[in-house]
Amino acid sequence: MTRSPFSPGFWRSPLRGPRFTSVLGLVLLAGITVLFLTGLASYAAYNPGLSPVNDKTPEKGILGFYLFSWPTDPHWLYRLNQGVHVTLGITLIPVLLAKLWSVVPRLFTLPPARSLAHALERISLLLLVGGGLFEFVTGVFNVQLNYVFPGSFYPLHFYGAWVFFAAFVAHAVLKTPAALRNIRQLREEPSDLTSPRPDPPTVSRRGALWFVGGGSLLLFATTAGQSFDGPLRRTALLAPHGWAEPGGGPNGFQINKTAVYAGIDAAETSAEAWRLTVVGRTGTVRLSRADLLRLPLHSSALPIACVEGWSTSDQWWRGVRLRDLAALVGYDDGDPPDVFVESLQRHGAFRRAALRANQVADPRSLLALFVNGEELSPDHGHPARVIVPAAPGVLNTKWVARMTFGDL
Ligand SMILES: Nc1nc2c(c(=O)[nH]1)N[C@H]1C(S)=C(S)[C@@H](COP(=O)(O)O)O[C@H]1N2
Ligand SMILES: [Mo]
Repeated sequence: MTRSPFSPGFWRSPLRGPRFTSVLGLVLLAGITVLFLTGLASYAAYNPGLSPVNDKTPEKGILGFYLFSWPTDPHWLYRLNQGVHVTLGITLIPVLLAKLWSVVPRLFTLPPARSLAHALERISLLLLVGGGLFEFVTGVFNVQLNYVFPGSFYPLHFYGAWVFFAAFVAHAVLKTPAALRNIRQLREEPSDLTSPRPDPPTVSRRGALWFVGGGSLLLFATTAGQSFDGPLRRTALLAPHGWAEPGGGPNGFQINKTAVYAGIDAAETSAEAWRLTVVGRTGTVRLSRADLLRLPLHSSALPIACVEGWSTSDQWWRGVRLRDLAALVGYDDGDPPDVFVESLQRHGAFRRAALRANQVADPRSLLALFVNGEELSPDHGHPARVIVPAAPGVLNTKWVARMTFGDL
């Protein structure tokens, strides 16, 4: 009866055993906890409370209980958060796969449920394995092919994370004590994971762990560079935006969507045609580029940090402070409100975004006209774009046409 995967003798690898599974499980316990926390933080950073524009999960209900005003300090906060989230997620893929492989015989235990408690435990494992695979697959797809999920990635990954993490916590509570015992023991006690009829080993346990760790290291080494500029970026072989340095010069840093992709018509962005509409408490003001240049201009050094994990180092932006624009339409008491920003772009998920009052108030938050001493290039948002410290790239709207100040 060794032909059937339901018989223990079918599983022959001498590598399987409680200790191998426990080591991988403890790595995942730490890693997935960090993924969950950085994921929740990333979601908060989108300002999903500023409905309806930013909120891609309007039915979040109590799952949004923890939302808070994302701070503007330190200015690299989102860059760090998202770099860790994406790089760690990719690095853990070999560990996750090895862990699933190590427990696959348990998928085939008979009878499928010995008792109600056992049935419930198996259903929770289904949520754990299914939820884990779902989170990793949707995450990788969003990073690699951000066009397959037009807007729907956020609710999928967000709800999936809660289902997965609930099952993960239950599993960790049940299994961590035994896992710690397993790795402390000098001699391994056989368990249901240990093959009763093992094949002769072709690699040691230690060798197998090195193999998994080596796979993780390789993924780490070919991903992490997307969070840096210069030669390091070229090591990000696996990151879609990693090595594609968009030309040289002051505007030669990572571009997400180009002006052509976004359908921006050069005729609309010319100095003659373009006007910025600013709406607020005291009415509407329309400003030409020349009008903006007559306002006080300020500089700030800030990165672009995308939800996909890539980021640039600090660039020198120059433009008009958001709070100075708020002051033009009646918020001149030093206490500006939220703002809703719309671009010239007519289609696409990221053509508008809302910023919180704390982001508008920060003196480093600009409507930038220049970067690194040159006018913005068309791809970086010419004639004007938003740039805010510590915020996700998606809130840094390019090709801005209209700003509406007021509480959202
Ligand atoms: N109008 C508009 N603004 C936009 C986007 C867009 O698609 N349309 N993409 C956003 C995203 S997701 C990011 S990461 C940054 C990227 O800015 P960059 O292309 O200048 O690096 O721009 C943001 N601003
Ligand atoms: Mo982005």
